[in-house]
Amino acid sequence: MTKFLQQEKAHELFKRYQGNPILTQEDWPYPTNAVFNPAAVKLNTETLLLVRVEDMRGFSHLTVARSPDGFTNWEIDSGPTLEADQNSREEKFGLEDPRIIWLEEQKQFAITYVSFSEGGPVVSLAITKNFSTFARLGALLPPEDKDACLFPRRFRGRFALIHRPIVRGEAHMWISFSPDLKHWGDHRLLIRSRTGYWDGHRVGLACQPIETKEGWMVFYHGVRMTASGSIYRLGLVLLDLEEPWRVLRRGMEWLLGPRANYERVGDVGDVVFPSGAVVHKETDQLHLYYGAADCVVAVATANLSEVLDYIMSSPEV
Ligand code: BMA
Repeated sequence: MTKFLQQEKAHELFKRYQGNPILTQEDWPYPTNAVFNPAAVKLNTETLLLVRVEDMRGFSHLTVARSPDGFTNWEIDSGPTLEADQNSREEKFGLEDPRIIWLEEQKQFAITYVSFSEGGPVVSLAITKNFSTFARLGALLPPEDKDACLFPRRFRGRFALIHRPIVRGEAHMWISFSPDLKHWGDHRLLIRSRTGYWDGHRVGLACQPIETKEGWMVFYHGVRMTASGSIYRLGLVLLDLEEPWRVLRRGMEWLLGPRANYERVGDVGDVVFPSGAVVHKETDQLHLYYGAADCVVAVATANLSEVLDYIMSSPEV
């Protein structure tokens, strides 16, 4: 495939839902400043979003919204679903940007989210079966760390976590391992920001990893710094199925970037921040949920097999 065709394809894979944004602060049953960056999961026949809600102090908490089709008729919990314990040093300034996966072995959902602690952002873990009661397992790694998600199963006996520490001002994605979800080690650099490219300033995990026959599809956000601020866009890599610390392919171009008004204008303009995905295998559809401009929730859809074709035709790493 020529480079030009490859680029055309990249920008046509995802279609924005016509009814975007699907959730705004005006839909909320209680006063908030903004609703954005949701985790997403299929629960029975419903789509469940765990939405980051920012209050008027500037602190965030997480609230569940459910829909029968993933686009409309959202039923939102009447108050915060998972709120910071402000007596804890870990959660002092709120909870942000969750990701969810189904932990097959435990038959429970694992939610990784950012706790804003006294010492900066840390990645914390909570477990739930029903999204009404949660067991908190605490902070996993020291600050400054964000954009984390577990894989749904173990590799060679160990759980694996993708996360994004900031070290010396550099923001790359790492993968770490644990025998028990508590003690983490064997830290490895996974995906670097790419000097000169659209993802040259920072990268961080987008939604939860998606298992395909060719490997783990891992979407990420890439950031470019410009004279008028940063631009957040969506990229894709493919990781080895059994050895997910091995990156097989990396797309050259972004797949979704700020274009619609609700993506360009908001509390933080020019931000497309996908954080949850739902795969409908029957119809080969991928629903990607994202925060737009740190203000509202939107969704874009793609054919999973087309996205897989795209990444398989992208360069090997
Ligand atoms: C990142 C995170 C996200 C936010 C994005 C754009 O660092 O804090 O929550 O959406 O910046 O402001």
